[in-house]
Amino acid sequence: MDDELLQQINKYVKNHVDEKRYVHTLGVAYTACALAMCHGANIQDAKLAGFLHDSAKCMTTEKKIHKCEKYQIKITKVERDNPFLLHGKVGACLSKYKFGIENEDILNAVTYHTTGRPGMSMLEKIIYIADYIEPNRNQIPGLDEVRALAFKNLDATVLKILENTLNYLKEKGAVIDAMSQETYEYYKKLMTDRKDGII
Ligand code: DGI
Ligand code: FE
Ligand code: FE
Repeated sequence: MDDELLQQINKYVKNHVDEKRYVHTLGVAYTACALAMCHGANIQDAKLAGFLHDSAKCMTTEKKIHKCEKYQIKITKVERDNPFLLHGKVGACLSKYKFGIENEDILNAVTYHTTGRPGMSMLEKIIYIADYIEPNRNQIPGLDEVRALAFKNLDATVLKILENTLNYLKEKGAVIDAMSQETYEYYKKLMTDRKDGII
């Protein structure tokens, strides 16, 4: 692992997000490492992706949109109306163009950490889950059960988090991104098919 690169990323994140977000970032990086140890994923990739996942979180909307245009990243209607949803895609741009990260798995883990996506890799699932369960997250009902499940079954955990998030968004009357909905349907079917012995 290139320690210098990690230090460079750490410094950037520390200087570009607020204190609470920085503490969250450290929590995600460490939790992602623990999940990687538990499930047999690459620990260094988990640490890097954890450090990078919210690197664009505190950018202004204008700057996020500017970065997407600069790097020819498509912005959907839902993203334009809810620009915070872009921080994963923009974080992946920073990872690639600012820090020279070429590992597509890390870039995808950063890109999809908010909505998830159907058929996530182990690293993508680990970052998606670590973001939700890291120790500094405010207490959400049922969080302890999700934390325990995360060290047993990644797919079941992804589904549980999606269920909780979609219910929360519906209660709030927030717009649900097509990617969040598709991810939910994918993992719902995956778990049902497994239970029924189809796969
Ligand atoms: O950046 P973080 O706060 O660490 O975590 P995140 O990137 O997962 O963002 C969390 C928020 O994103 C949470 O309040 C739920 C929201 N979210 C996730 N999927 C969708 C969504 N919000 C909308 N409007 N639509 C979605 O599909
Ligand atoms: Fe995020
Ligand atoms: Fe996060």
